[in-house]
Amino acid sequence: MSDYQAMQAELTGAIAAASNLDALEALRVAALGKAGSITGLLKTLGGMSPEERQSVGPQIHALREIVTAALAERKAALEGAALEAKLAGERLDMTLPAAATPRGSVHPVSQVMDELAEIFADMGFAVATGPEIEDDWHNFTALNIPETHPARAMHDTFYFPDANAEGQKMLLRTHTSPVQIRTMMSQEPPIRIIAPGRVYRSDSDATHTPMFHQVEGLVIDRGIHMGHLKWTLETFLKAYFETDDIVLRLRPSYFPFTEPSAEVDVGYRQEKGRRIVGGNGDDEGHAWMELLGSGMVNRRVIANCGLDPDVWQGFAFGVGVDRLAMLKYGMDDLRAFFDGDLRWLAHYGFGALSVPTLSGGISA
Ligand code: 2NL
Repeated sequence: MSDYQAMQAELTGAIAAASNLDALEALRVAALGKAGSITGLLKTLGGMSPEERQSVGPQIHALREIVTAALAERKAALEGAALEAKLAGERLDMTLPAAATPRGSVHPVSQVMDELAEIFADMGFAVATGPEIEDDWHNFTALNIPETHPARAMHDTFYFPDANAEGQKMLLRTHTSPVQIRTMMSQEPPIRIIAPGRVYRSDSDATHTPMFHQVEGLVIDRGIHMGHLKWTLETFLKAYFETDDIVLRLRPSYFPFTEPSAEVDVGYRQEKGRRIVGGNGDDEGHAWMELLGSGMVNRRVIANCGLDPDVWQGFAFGVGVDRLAMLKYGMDDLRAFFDGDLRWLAHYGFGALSVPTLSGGISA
């Protein structure tokens, strides 16, 4: 056996026996590195006579190729084994029960929307939903908000760069009213719906986020008047805030889609820096807080939806869901709603197993 063959046997034996990638790398450096044994042999070729080089050269080159191949093969085997071991260690049994103390919960905003659906279902309202990407007509025109109306600018609308096939400007809905418009156009009255969901306005500070949640309500029937509106809102707020001591104050206001329009204030008192809803806002220690916008659906809106306003009347209202959640749970910063911080949920008493239902008691 030549020296080269002996060297090859020794090196390939050591490579095959290398038990990890570090050991293998040490062998590579020792053979093929700058000061490696094979590198040293290659350097001697320059000082040889042509005849000697012709007989020894191929043997040294063959040695280098065989060792290089052995290193690559062993490296692939070791890496494969390492991956197998890692995967085996990361096995996850999806059939195991959840952790004994799960830390997440349904988001407070989602819980409030579920509560609203339950409360209004008890009063005969269905939940209606619709697209968040809307056209100009459903979001503005049908609601008696004409092209030039300041409300369009007031709403700080997010517009898409391109119009749709009918040449309509496209936008992110600024309220859930277009859902009610679509319902009026596709269903025969009587209609009793709430439309909860995401709405978008180009607005961002401590009390405004560019996406927020709104719920609107709509009733269309014969002979509907403001009395129905006030009773509905009173009944809703009593159930939501879990107290019969709810006093409402309706103030004249203006919305293009309602006539007459009313701003709805609710009495509250301040306790330990937070607002507690309840009581008459004019009583000692109490004040009024603006909570909802409402009114009788403008006859032009009813006509825009293809209904006869001499036959069908209705009331509508709108309220911010994030605001309702903050009031109920005493939260003071809207931005925390979007932080995804589990400590925030824990601080306000939210847990995976304390989901409010009307039947089980609303309070978590
Ligand atoms: C507010 C104002 C309001 C409505 C929303 C509505 C919808 C249709 C027709 C008529 Cl389809 N009205 N919605 C009515 C009055 C007020 O919301 O300030 N919300 C926070």
